[in-house]
Amino acid sequence: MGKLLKQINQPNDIKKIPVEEYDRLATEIRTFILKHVSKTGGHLASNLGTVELTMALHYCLDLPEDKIVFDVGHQSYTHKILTGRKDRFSTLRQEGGLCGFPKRKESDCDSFGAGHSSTSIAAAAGLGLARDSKGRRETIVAVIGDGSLSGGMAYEALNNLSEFKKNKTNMIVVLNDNEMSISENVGAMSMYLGDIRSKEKYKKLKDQVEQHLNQIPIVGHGVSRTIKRSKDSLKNFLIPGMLFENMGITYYGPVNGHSIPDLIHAIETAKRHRGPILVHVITKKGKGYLPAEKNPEYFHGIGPFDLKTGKALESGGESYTDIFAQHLINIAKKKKDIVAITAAMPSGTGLNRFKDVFPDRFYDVGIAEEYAVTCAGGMAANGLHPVVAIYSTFMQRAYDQIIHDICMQKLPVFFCLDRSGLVGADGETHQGTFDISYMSHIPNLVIMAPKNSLEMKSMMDFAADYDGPIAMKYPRGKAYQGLEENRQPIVLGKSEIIHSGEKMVILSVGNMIEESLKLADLLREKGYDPGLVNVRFLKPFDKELIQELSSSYELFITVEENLKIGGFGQMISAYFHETGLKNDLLSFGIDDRFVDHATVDRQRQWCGIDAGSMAARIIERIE
Ligand SMILES: Cc1ncc(C[n+]2csc(CCOP(=O)(O)OP(=O)(O)O)c2C)c(N)n1
Repeated sequence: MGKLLKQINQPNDIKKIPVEEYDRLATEIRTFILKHVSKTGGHLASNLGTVELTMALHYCLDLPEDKIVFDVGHQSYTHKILTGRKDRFSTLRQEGGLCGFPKRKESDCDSFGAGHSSTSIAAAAGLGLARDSKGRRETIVAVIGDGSLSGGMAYEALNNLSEFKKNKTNMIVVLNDNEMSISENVGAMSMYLGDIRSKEKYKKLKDQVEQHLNQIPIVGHGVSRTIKRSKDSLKNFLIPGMLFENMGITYYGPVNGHSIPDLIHAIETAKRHRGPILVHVITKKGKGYLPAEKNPEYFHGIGPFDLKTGKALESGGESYTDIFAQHLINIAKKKKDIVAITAAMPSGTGLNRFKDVFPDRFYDVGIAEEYAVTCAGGMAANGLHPVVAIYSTFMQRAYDQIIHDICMQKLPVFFCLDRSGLVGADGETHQGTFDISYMSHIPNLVIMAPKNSLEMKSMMDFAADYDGPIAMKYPRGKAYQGLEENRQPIVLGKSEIIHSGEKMVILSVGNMIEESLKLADLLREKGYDPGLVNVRFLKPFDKELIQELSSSYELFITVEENLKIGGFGQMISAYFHETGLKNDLLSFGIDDRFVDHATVDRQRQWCGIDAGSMAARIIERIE
C-alpha cells in the first residue's frame, strides 16, 4: 500500500494530506483498487474513473454530517476506501465482506443504499427536504452518471428540485459524464451532453457574446420579441447547460474530472450556491489502466482477471444468456416481425449479437425499463413481435407497465428475464428472487422457466409462436446441459415428468433442476424413491397433473429460487386449499428476507434451498 494511503484510516483523514500530494494519492488509490478488484472481481472501470472526483468531494465535505448519494453505487470504491473500510477491501463482494454498493448498515458515511440506477437525485432531494425541515445546513450531493441520467426517475427528480430554490437551500447534483453507460450511452440527453462538451472550447467566445447580447437594447414591441427570441436561441446555442438552467437548476461546467484543483473549486462554488446546482464533470471510464480505458464495457463489471494482460481468469462455459442470444437470432431469421429491446444492457443480455445481425431490429432505450415495456406494447399493437430482455431485478421497475400496457391488452410481447434467481456477488440489490411473485398474479401472462439449455430454445420457439404476453425466466451463469434426453414438446401449461417414484414427488422450477436432482440422489441414499417433475409453466401451471399425482404421492415438495411469498409453493398450497386436496406439502423457497452477497451456493445454504438442507428437512418431516 502506498505511503499516503496508509495515513487514511477513517473518514476525513484525507484532509490531513496536503492537496499538492493528491495526484500521488490518486495513483495509490488506483493501484489499490486494481490489486484487489483483479482478485475479487467488481465494477472496475467506473471506479477508476471517479477517483479524483471522490477525493475532491471528501476534501470539501465533512462526512458523515454532509451526505454523498451515489447513483447505482457501483462507483463508490474510493468512497469506501476513504471512509475507514480500506483494511476490509480484500473482502469486497464476498460473504461477510464489503458490499459492492453503498449500504447504510455498512457505514454511516453511506447515506443512502443503491444498486439500481437513477435513484440518487430523488434520494438526495429527500435528504435535503428533511434537512430543511429540521433547520440544519449540511451539504448534500447526488453523484449521477450520464448513463443513469437516461432513467426516468432522474427526470422526475430534476423536475422537483425547484423546491430548493424556494427554500434558498443547497442541493448539488454532480453529473459524472464519461460518455458511457455500460455500453455506449444512448438518447437525446447523451447527445445534448456531447454538445456541451464540444462547446467547451468556445467558452471564451461565449462570455464575449453573452456580454454583447446583454447590451442589445430592447425597443418596440414586435422587434423586441424577435430580438428576445434570437437572444434566447443564441444563448441556448452558446451557453452550456441551458436545458438545466431552464428547469431552474444552475449549470456549472464542464469541469475536468481528473483535475483535483478544478474539482475542488467547482465543489466549493457549488457549496456556496443557494438553490439547486448541477456540476457537470467530465471523466474517463477506466482511467489509469490501459486495458480498461480501451475497453470500458468489458471492464464495467468483471470477475477476477490477470492484471498484466487484463484477461479474465474464469471462463464460465456457455451461459443461458449465450444460448438466448444465439437462438433469438435463429428465430428472427425466420420471423421478420421479431424485434429486440434492451434497457442499457446489450452485452449483459447478449443482445449485442442480435444488434450485429439485425441493426434495424434492435433497440437500446437506455436505463428505461418502463419505457422499454410500454414501447414494446406499442410495437406489438402495431404488428411487431417484441422481445424485451431485461434482468429480473430491473424488471421490477416495470411492474405496472406489464399489467397495464401489455397484459390487460393481451399484447404479444415476449419478456426474457435474465439473472432470475440468486445472483451471487452483486448481492441483495440484484437478486432475481421476486419475479414469480410479481408476475404470477397478472392475468393473461404466461410464465415459463426452462430446466436446461435445450428446453430454453424450445420455450423460445414456443413464445415466438404465441400470440399474447409471455415471459421466460432464466438464471445467471452456465447453462445446464444435463437431462437432454428429456425432450418432450412444449405444450402450454403442461409440466414434464422426469421420474416417477413413489410416496413423494419433487416439483422443480427452472434452474433448480440441478439441486432437485441432487436432492433426489440424497433421498435415494436414505432409501426413498422420489418422483421428479419439471414444472415448466408457472402460469398456467399444470393443475391436471397435480390432480393426477395427488392420488399416487403423499408428499409434494416444491423447489424454487424465489421468495416463498407469492412463489410457486404458495400457488400449489392455495390450489390444495381451494380443491380440498389433503396431500402433505413442503415448499422450499426463500424466506421473507433479502439475501446478501456471497457465492450462489452459500446463498442457497442460507436460504435452506441447497440439496443437503432440503433433504434433511424432508427426512425430519417424514420420519
Ligand atoms: C434500473 C437499473 N437498470 C440497469 C442497471 C444496470 N447498470 C448498472 S450501471 C449501468 C450504467 C450506468 O452508467 P453511468 O451512470 O453513466 O455510470 P458509469 O458506469 O458510466 O460510471 C447500468 C445500465 C441498473 N443498475 N439499474
